[in-house]
Amino acid sequence: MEKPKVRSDWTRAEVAQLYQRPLLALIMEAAAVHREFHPPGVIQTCTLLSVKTGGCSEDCAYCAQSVHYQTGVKAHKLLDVTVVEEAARRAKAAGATRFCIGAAWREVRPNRDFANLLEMVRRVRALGLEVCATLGMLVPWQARALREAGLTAYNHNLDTSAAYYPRIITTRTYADRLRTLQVVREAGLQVCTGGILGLGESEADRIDLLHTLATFEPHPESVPINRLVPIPGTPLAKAKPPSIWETVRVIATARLLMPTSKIRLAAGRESLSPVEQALCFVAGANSIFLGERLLTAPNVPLEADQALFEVLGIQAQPAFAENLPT
Ligand code: SAM
Ligand code: DTB
Ligand code: SF4
Repeated sequence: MEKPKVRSDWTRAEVAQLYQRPLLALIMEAAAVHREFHPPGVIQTCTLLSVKTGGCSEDCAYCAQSVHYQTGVKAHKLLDVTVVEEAARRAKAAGATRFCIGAAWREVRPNRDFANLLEMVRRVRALGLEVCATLGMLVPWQARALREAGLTAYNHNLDTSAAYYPRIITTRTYADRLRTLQVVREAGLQVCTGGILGLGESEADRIDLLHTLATFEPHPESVPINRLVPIPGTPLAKAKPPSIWETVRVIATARLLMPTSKIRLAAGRESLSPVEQALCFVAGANSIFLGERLLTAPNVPLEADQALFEVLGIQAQPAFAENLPT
């Protein structure tokens, strides 16, 4: 079989056609493409740490950390650099190969906190881990400073379609989001951007989001697919959870559209059974969050993931490894 080309010229109609294929056929095709581009059973393990929690001025309708909703999340100022370094050490010992630093900021500001953040990046990088950060909007010099400090990737999610975005967030625009992604790319950082399922979006919105991601040139190196973690106190506290079938359909379509990217089965994995997670891996997911906590919400217990890796024969992808097929 000839290796499929990596394309950034997908039309909306082509994306819809893939998305709407009979599910089993879609999964099988995605698995075949996955096998062409990635070694089987190798999964990237990322651990998150919220280094500044709560008090965020944005009104993202899903978020535990927005000041607009009463969610009971305990806010704290920027953590000490040594605390972050210690957490990264523990994450590495638990099997993580990428450490992701999250801050509940609308945007990065040029102050002492940013200087401390750069030091966190240096220290985590010095442990031999890949380092990702998600800090809100950025301007070019800040992206360059992060890169110089050793940052590997920057996470900045599009979350949903451009059309549905204003129903979820009113304090910034889709164009703001795209601009930051451009700044990240131009600074030579890897781009990590994806979405959330279960925001009340339609199938058309999911197709639009996948189309937007798949027409980036180059594709984002990693594409997190989050399942909404419903947070009491937010407008989406009672949202209907996305089904496993919708989750797998989005993962498989993303795998076909962006064959070389990491597709991350991100937040909301704890509400899937081991067998459901295995189906997501078959459909092309090859990255997860490892560790007891996401940013504010609980994740899968470590022992459960160790058992899952054992039974499926999964290995963590080493840090900085090229994920080439064997
Ligand atoms: N403040 C920064 C920003 O918005 O880019 C960084 C942190 S923010 C919490 C990172 C991402 O986590 C969001 O863009 C969203 O996609 C995801 N996220 C936040 N809360 C979530 C939830 N309750 N369920 C699923 N994903 C969530
Ligand atoms: C991403 O796509 N998901 C992560 C990470 N990037 C920053 C965040 C998930 C947050 C889940 C809800 C919480 O812990 O508050
Ligand atoms: Fe703030 Fe990010 Fe939460 Fe939105 S998702 S409220 S920007 S921390």
